[in-house]
This record gives sequence, C-alpha cells and structure tokens, in this order.
Amino acid sequence: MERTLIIIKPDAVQRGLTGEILRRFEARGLRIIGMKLIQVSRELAEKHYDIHRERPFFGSLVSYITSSPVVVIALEGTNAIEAARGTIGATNPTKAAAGTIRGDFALEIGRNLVHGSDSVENGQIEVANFFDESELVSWQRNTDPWIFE
Ligand code: IDP
Ligand code: MG
Repeated sequence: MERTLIIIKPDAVQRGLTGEILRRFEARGLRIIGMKLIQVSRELAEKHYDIHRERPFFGSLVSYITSSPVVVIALEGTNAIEAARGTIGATNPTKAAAGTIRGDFALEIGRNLVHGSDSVENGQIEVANFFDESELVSWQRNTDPWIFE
C-alpha cells in the first residue's frame, strides 16, 4: 500500500482549515495511519525541503513552514501519492483547479496550505522523517473492502 506525508501548513492551521482539509482526504478514502500537531524545527524543515536548497525561495519556504504549528498526517491507500496530489491541486493556487484544496482556499504559491509527497519513494522517506515507527498504526477499517477492491 502506498504511503504519503501530508502537512497541513501554518497558514491552513492558523486559518482554521485543518478540519476541512483532513475531511477531504478522509472522504477520498485514504486511511490515516499517523497524525499529530507539531512545531517543525529548522533542521527538519531544511531536511524536508532539501531538494529546493538552491532555489531562490528556499529561505522563505523554511521560514514559512517553521513559522507556526503544522498538522502532519501519514496516509495510506491505493495510489495514495497521485490521489492526494490531485486532491491538493497545482503548486500555484492561482492555477489550481476549482474543487482542489488549493483551488478552493488559496491564492499564492508561498501560502498554498498543504504538502503532499510527490513519489512513492519520497512518501516512504517523508513519513519516516516525520514519524517514529511507534507513532504509526497498522489497522484495517471496516469500510476498507468498500474502498479498496
Ligand atoms: P508542491 O508543494 O506542489 O510539491 P514544490 O515544487 O515541491 O511544490 O515546492 C515546495 C513548496 O515550495 C511549494 O508548496 C511552495 O510552498 C513553495 N514554492 C514552490 N515554488 C515556489 C516559488 O516559485 N516561490 C515561492 N514558493 C515556492
Ligand atoms: Mg513537492
């Protein structure tokens, strides 16, 4: 089963959109296997966004993600990576389709509310960066057979 790391970013938590965003992933059928409210350290932020280290926006990106608490969620499901990114919408909210989280609730790329892993490999790595194995729950929902064929 694929795993993806979702981060409900500081702007979304501050704006009271945590429940609305979580609701959309739950409604999609993805299974929550870990969830917590944390203050991201500078060290963890730089590790998480290491691929963007040379980009001009790296400094502001690290400031943004460490500026206020975030909710991190580990999700599991069939095609979890692609499904979650579809629910999130394009990186630039102005270009994100209506009906996506970013398309419905955001306007600017530096305030785009939510992170989702971009590959199967990164999903595994990012979940492990944010959660100890002991914080993840392996479980079955009674609805799983109605969602996973
Ligand atoms: P993603 O979050 O849709 O996967 P990435 O390209 O991985 O997008 O970029 C990571 C994050 O960096 C974005 O979600 C956004 O917050 C920020 N970001 C990306 N490109 C820009 C930019 O051109 N200016 C400012 N921030 C950016
Ligand atoms: Mg990305």
